[in-house]
Amino acid sequence: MLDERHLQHQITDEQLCALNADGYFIVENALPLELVVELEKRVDAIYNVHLDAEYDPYRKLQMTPHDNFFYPNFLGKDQLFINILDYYKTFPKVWGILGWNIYSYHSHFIITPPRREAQRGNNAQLGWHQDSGRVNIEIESSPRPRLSIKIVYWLSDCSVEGRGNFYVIPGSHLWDTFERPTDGSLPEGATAVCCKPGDAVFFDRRIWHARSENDSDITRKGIFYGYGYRWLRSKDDMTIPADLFEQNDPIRQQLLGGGTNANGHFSPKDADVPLKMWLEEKGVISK
Ligand SMILES: O=C(O)CCC(=O)C(=O)O
Repeated sequence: MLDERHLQHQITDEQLCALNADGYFIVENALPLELVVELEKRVDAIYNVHLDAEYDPYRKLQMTPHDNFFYPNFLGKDQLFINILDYYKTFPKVWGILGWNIYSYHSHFIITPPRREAQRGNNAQLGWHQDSGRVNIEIESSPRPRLSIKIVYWLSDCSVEGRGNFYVIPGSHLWDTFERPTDGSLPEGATAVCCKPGDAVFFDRRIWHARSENDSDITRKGIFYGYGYRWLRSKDDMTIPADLFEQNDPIRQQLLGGGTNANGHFSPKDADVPLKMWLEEKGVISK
């Protein structure tokens, strides 16, 4: 539910400049630690079910306690996950970047356990990528358009390197491609993003980014919220149970993919975009 606190946490010029220049910025202490602990409990509960079953439903492969665990479409698993979609310290920055015709097109959490002792220190090539798959091949423009952003909230302490840090190449959101080293070394400019639990990283989908190996004893955990335009097709199955959807207010329903009809994704009427109406009512945008 949006309230006056959201208006106090709109994007700053400095944050917008950082996003435009570097392709990312960090909001420290975005989530209070009590909330981080609650979120971690819910993430762990899902993870443990699959760990006990020794099966990763996304990769459709057997899974061990050392495997990376990518879990998409998690919003519908718990109301608490949905509550973070419009969190007052972060969501105002999302509308400040993308505007009001938005929803969560893709959200997931990732658990990166410590590597086995025997593997530690081996420099495997990182999986550098821009988000959105074929968009980067099929769209005709250079640089490519932003289209979407993600916020990752860290639930574990990755404030020092070697803890499976999220890596970015600052400024690379304007590159269509780049030469990846083949010897396992890091590309020039590659930066480990170091964050404490509760910190949030906003990143442009175009920034070249990668997960790294976790050679610490701390299991890395992050929850990723992707926001894109309502005309952008969802990357998740978005299986939100109907009763969970119904119990949320209209703005959250918009963020969960609600709307009146298909055309309303492209040419929204007021009923499709309650976020727009709220921003008008509060004088954030003009009518
Ligand atoms: O796990 C990470 O650090 C990277 C996540 C990622 O590549 C993504 O969300 O697109």
